[in-house]
Amino acid sequence: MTTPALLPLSGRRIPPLNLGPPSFPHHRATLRLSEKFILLLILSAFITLCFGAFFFLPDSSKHKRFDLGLEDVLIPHVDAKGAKNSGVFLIHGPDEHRHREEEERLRNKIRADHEKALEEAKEKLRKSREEIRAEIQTEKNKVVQEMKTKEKKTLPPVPIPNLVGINGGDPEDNDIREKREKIKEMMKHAWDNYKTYGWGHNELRPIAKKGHSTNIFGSSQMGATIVDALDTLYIMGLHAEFLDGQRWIEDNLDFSVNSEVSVFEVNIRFIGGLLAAYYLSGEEIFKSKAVQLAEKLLPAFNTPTGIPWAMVNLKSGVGRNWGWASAGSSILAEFGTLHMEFVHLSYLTGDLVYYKKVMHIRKLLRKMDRPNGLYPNYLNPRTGRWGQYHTSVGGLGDSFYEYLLKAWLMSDKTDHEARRMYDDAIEAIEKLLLSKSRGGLVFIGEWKNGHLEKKMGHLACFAGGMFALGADGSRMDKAGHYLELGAEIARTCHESYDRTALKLGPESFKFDGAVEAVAVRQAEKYYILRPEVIETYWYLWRFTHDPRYRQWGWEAALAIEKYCRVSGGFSGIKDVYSSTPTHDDVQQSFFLAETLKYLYLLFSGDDLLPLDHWVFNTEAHPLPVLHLANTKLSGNPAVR
Ligand code: DMJ
Repeated sequence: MTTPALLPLSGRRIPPLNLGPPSFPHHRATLRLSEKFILLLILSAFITLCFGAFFFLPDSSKHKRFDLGLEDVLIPHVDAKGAKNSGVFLIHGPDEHRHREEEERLRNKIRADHEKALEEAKEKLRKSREEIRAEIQTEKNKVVQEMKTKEKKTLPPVPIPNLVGINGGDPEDNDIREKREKIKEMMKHAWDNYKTYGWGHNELRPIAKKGHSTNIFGSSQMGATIVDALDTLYIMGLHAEFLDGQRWIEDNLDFSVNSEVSVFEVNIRFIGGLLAAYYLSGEEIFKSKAVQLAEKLLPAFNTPTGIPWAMVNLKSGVGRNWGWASAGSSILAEFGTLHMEFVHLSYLTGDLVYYKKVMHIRKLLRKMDRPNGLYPNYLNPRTGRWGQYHTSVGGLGDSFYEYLLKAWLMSDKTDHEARRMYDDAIEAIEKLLLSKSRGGLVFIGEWKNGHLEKKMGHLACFAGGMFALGADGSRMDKAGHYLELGAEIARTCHESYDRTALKLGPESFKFDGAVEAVAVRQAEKYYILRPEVIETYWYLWRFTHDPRYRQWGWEAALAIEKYCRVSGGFSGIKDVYSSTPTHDDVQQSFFLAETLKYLYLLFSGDDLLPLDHWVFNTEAHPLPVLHLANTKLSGNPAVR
């Protein structure tokens, strides 16, 4: 195994580190006898010096100083005579004899070690260059082998939670069954084209018919679409396709790459996708890949506050934040959307490191002052201070609130702290961000520098589903109120779709005078195959069985089919108000992970992935409720 060259930021190449023995010029393949003798002489002089130093320098082992880090402050240091806080430990009396014996034993050991080292050095000098090379090669092979074994290492078995409803959901109604079949066909079209034209790339360009990627996935081909799509394939019964994906992951998915990725995106799409695939299929490979990736993300948490960087280089572990984020901050929706996956990682590995990282974030946030009770979107990981006071339930904030609620649900409703934080947060949101337009549409605006901006993003439309999901268990039994609120948000978001030429919603829409639920700026008129509105329809359908949600979902499916489908897959649209659509030529991985999955579930029976057994991460990857989560995570390994 060669040590790769390191590339510093300046782009100057640092030569490979040579960890082997010094290389000799070619014209002197072997050392002459006189040179060997001089080398031996130097070596023995050095060893004699070491012995001298050992015997004649003052014996520091008598003075044991506790002067490192916190111990110095926390441990009261008392010597035998009672000198308090001296910082020095002195040994006297009967212990002295035992101590001298120990010293003698140590000296003898060091002497023996030195003699052994000398013998080994002599032995080395006797060997030819070829012999030395062969030895190094053997060592290298050993290391490579050890690494491979480590990769293949099976993780400790844990009781897998009761997996209810991982297939089925066949609708009784013929019409609904046909609709479900149509969604499955759309999934196959998206997958088959990705397989033909973009296999192994992160995403697909369905018009150019080639691979595509963005900076969130770094510079490597990590097959984001494969990982993101696996569980959708599984629940749709597309098993051959699932197997193709599994094989690609087994043979190609490698996280030891020099690539800087988004911690949040990689967590929700890759770790979430792999964990869901593991729970559904029981295939160990998915679990071990998820853990390998999680290990690579851990260096992102090495900040003065423990709030992770937004990006991390998978090879070097160096982290940093997005250049556009306010005052070098990390983003609330990013560092606040790790909890579900990290708790599952600790559950599956028995290693509490993941759990501790996310609980640390939670505790830190809980203790912080919140302006008007709202969580700003920006937090500086060096200072622990908020950046710009901008609060949003759409982009930059959204899934943080979602994960508070889902942490509670995933813990079988035992993580009360998470529920409390969720309740507090949505109360403040309702008070300051929620508003009703002149035409009677309820919307969630954004709080910027002390005032409400009357603009709602497509991303914020997920909140309709969140309010419905959190209704049960709400404070002062306001379940009815939150279910209604969810329904109002669903209606508003449906209006944002219905008021366009293509019946697909814009990225962001305004409520300004006569303008209601319509995008105003050209740059906000695009639809990139996002799932949030359909996600809300599905949750509302599950909780109310009101047929309007299936009807609205079907309208969206038809519009996607009509305007986004092209021969090479599905593409986003640049302007949903123009009746002649222009494509953006990107098939997002979340289209397969989320949009098509929520549509499929909307036309399935409730017995497929029932919500009292499964909690969907923010990328729609289902993770089982951990009924024993608290027992396991409070450090009782016996039950593992
Ligand atoms: C998805 O990757 C996730 O839902 C995320 O939380 C935010 N948005 C995209 C899809 O729009």
